[in-house]
Amino acid sequence: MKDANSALTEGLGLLAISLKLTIRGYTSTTRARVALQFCPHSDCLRAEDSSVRHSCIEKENLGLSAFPPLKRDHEGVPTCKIVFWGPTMAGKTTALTIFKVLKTLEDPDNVFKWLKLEDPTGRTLFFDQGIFGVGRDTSTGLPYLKYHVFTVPGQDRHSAQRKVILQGVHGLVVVIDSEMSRWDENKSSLVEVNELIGDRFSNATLPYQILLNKMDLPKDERISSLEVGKLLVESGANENLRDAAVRIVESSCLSARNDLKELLASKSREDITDENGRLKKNMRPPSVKRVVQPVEALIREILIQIMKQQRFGS
Ligand SMILES: Nc1nc2c(ncn2[C@@H]2O[C@H](COP(=O)(O)OP(=O)(O)OP(=O)(O)O)[C@@H](O)[C@H]2O)c(=O)[nH]1
Ligand SMILES: [Mg+2]
Repeated sequence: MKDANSALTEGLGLLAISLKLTIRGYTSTTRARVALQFCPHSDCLRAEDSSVRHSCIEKENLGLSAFPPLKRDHEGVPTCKIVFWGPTMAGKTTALTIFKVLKTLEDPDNVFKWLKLEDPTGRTLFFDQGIFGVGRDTSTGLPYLKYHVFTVPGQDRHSAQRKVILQGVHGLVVVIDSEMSRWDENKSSLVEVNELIGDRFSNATLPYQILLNKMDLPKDERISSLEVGKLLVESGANENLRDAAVRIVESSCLSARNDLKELLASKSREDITDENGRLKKNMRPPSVKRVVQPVEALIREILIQIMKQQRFGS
């Protein structure tokens, strides 16, 4: 059996991804086949449309300087890093926990690590971390890609940890607490991420999604997606509101957690699982779909970004 490195070097990692494009309200879904491949001359990940002939390009020509190269783990699997950012109590740990529970139900072989570091009050101390995989190469038994998902600790006193966790990030989930009274906390969190990431956020060279959480709160106690735009401008984090608008996902981790529990309790296992005992994807409650959507969208965007950079570089 081939080892993981040689399998990747030979470009055996074929990944089918569904691309959902929304342009001015029109949504179209298309499928693209992406071949993941390591450049033999460098440590960066190559990805290209399988219909295009692979040709070797040096790393500098790929325009990857704004996008940290993907590292390989000890088994040779390319890995990327996604960070949940946001003020304390916004729901970052809850969102990542729901993501992990769903992946464990749907695809347990692609859940590799789960770590939660919290203080006695449940606030994150350093970070939470989950490691997940995409697909599986049958010849190596390894996933084509691994993604490490971190949450930062949102409390003011943990700014040093946040800076460390953000290093080498490939995709950002900005969690906003929709509770109106938390406007200032949301704003300072955006000011801080802007200082650390700068125009990579506003010009979207760093793929990002915005999770507007706690939408279960009464309407007059929470902010709307439109007001998220105001927050972005006021904080100086992102003035590209047209781009930001399509990246906002309204969610309620509270509803997602309850709906998932109810699904598992109320339906028989045969109705909701496939022949291997895995939860069927079409059984995801809408509230759960919304919570996991940002990370799944980022994974797609990261792959597309690498693919595009290769195209432009070639
Ligand atoms: N009403 C409501 N409460 C929520 C929601 N999501 C999370 N919470 C609650 O908000 C509190 C904080 O959630 P966490 O996920 O720990 O927040 P965090 O962003 O990780 O906070 P730090 O670790 O301090 O940065 C918990 O009591 C959650 O149950 C939601 O969608 N709606
Ligand atoms: Mg937390």
